Order: sequence, then structure tokens, then C-alpha cells
Amino acid sequence: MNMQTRKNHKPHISVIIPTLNEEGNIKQVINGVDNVLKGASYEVLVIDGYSKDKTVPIAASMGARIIYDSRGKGSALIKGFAEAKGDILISIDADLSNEPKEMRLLIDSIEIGYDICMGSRFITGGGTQDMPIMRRFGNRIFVILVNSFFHAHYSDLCYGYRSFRKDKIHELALKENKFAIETEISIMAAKKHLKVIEIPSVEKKRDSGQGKLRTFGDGWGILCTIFRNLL
Ligand SMILES: Nc1nc2c(ncn2[C@@H]2O[C@H](COP(=O)(O)OP(=O)(O)O)[C@@H](O)[C@H]2O)c(=O)[nH]1
Ligand SMILES: [Mg+2]
Repeated sequence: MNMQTRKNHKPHISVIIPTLNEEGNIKQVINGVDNVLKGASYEVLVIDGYSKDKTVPIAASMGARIIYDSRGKGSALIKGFAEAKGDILISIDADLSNEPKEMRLLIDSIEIGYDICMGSRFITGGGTQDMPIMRRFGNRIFVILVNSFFHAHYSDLCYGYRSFRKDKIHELALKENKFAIETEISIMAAKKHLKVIEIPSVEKKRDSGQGKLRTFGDGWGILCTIFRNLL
């Protein structure tokens, strides 16, 4: 491919949004995505865990493709990755924690040659307003473990605002159904020596509704994932 062709080739982008009872947020999330991607070629996939509220009708009325999954956030993302038609895949939460305009950096990073771009709350320019002290502590410990066991240099781990080169995603052979999915992605990316870049990301407070992550239950799951991958 010569430079001219590359310049003219607009990548197709798939935005993958896992949802569970996000009726108070989903409209604004999709609006935010639409605003930033105006003029680009893209699709929005909502992978819903059988929400009991109006999440699905709202998302469908805004043109999102709806896919159902009953197992958890990880399983929802894996299904989204498999169904996505884009060259660049973006995972973004449905609770208004992630700033849509940061997608520009997520997209650019893949376009300039990285395989995965990970938002990080813990490098200059990043931050979080949605992380109680125990989670902050747990995340830090997990970062240290993953970096030392898998020879990586991550600054953040349990954060789902990321982008991926589509043809690299199958190399990760992802299996985690729950909240350990981000950890599994980071570990597999290190094991497969993928080209990873971190960009600063500011995580805002969840807007409406309840967070589903359980600090201790899911923290234990993440720890198990780290040690299982050592074997
Ligand atoms: N499909 C699906 N999505 C989920 C599930 N649990 C959480 N999510 C979504 O995953 C994203 C992150 O969840 P959240 O509860 O905000 O986790 P936290 O930010 O880590 O506390 C949100 O968009 C949720 O709606 C689930 O079981 N299935
Ligand atoms: Mg959240």
C-alpha cells in the first residue's frame, strides 16, 4: 500500500458498549460517540446483559446494533469483538465514565501502527473520579504483579476504555466472562508481544444507576486470572 492509498483509506470503526441497566446513561453515551465520529465510517454495538430497564429500546432507537449476552462484561466484550465489522474496535463503558472525545487518540494510535491502545488513569493527563481507595490499592497491586510476571510496563489495568486493531484481537484468545477481561487483555497482549500504547484518560463518576463491579469478589477473580495465566 503506498502512502497515497493509505492516506485515503478511512478505517471503519466499531464502538462496542457493554450494558446492564444503563437507561439513564445510554442515550448520552451514544450521542457523545455520534458527535465525535461524525463524518467517519462507524457502527455502534450494544452488548446487553438482558437489562430489565429501557436500555435496549433506547439504544435500538438510536441506531445501535443490539446483541445479547447473559454471562458478564467480559463475555459481552468478547461477543462484541467477534461481531464487530470495523478495522478499529473501541470498547467504552455505558455509564458516562469515559469521555467520548478521547476516542480520537484511541483511533489515531491504531492508525499510526499500534495494535492496542489503552486508556490510563495513572499517567500525566489521566485521572479518576470514580475509584474508591480500596480499588485504587487493588489496581496498583495488580499492575505491579502483571508487570513483574509478564515483563510489561503498564500504569493501569482494570480500565476498559481501549482500542484494538481488529486483526490482532483473535490472537488474544480471550476467555474471561466477568470483570477480569481487561486484565486478561493486558496479560495476553504482553505474552503475544503486541504493540501497545497507553494514552491518558480521565474517568468521570458514573452518572446514573449502580456500578456492578464488586470490589472483593471481582478483585479475587482478577487475582485468579493473573495466577492462572502464569501456569
Ligand atoms: N453486558 C453486560 N454489561 C455489563 C455487565 N456488568 C457491567 N456491565 C457494563 O460494563 C460497564 C462497566 O460496568 P460498571 O458497573 O460501571 O463497572 P465499574 O465502572 O468497574 O464499577 C458498564 O457499561 C456496565 O453497564 C454484565 O453483566 N453484562
Ligand atoms: Mg463504571
